[in-house]
Amino acid sequence: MKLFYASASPFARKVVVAAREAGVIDRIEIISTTVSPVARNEDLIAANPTGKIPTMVLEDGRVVFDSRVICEYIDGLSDNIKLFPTHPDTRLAALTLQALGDAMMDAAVLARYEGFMRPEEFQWNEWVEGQKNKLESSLDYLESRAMDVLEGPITIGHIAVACALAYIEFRGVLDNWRASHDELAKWYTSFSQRDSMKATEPS
Ligand SMILES: N[C@@H](CCC(=O)N[C@@H](CS)C(=O)NCC(=O)O)C(=O)O
Repeated sequence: MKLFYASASPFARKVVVAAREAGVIDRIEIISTTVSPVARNEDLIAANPTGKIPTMVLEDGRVVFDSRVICEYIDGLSDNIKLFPTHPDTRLAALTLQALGDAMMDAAVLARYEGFMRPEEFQWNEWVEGQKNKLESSLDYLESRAMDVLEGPITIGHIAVACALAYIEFRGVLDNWRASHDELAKWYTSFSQRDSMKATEPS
């Protein structure tokens, strides 16, 4: 299997962390890929018309995207753990946590694109503030309402939230979120020590 990937992409990192946790990383060939909403990557678009990473091409030529679908496919290959629980209640909690982590990645990536990619004269500060507000309320939600799930066994939701937090820090999207989110910060510090996280630090 081939994976269109960039180490700085939190969505692509989520897939590789999941593959490591699931014990199937050796079956994946990583294709280092540059993407931009304003500069088309034709090799990638030939596989995925949205031109986004992560995108996976299976041995039989089928193409799988986006990160949620790839992670669920990977989980199905694993004899190890199940990152997508089967019990309806734990599954619902894991999928909702994943949706929150993904939404945080979306907000952080959009805030980053606005400052980094858009020409200065077109930059819209309220837009960036709007994305940061989404991140702040998501952090508050995690701290006050999701710690019981985060402290339970690892699921795809844990990986999504950890990759979102890592991206926020890597790109400096927020100033010191850890100071006002003690429990979440403790959980993240410990989760970051997993081999799968250490092996995928963005460069
Ligand atoms: N919902 C998608 C989001 C993927 C995404 O936004 N990837 C970014 C990189 S972090 C990308 O490819 N951006 C290029 C573009 O927007 O054209 C997923 O879960 O895989």
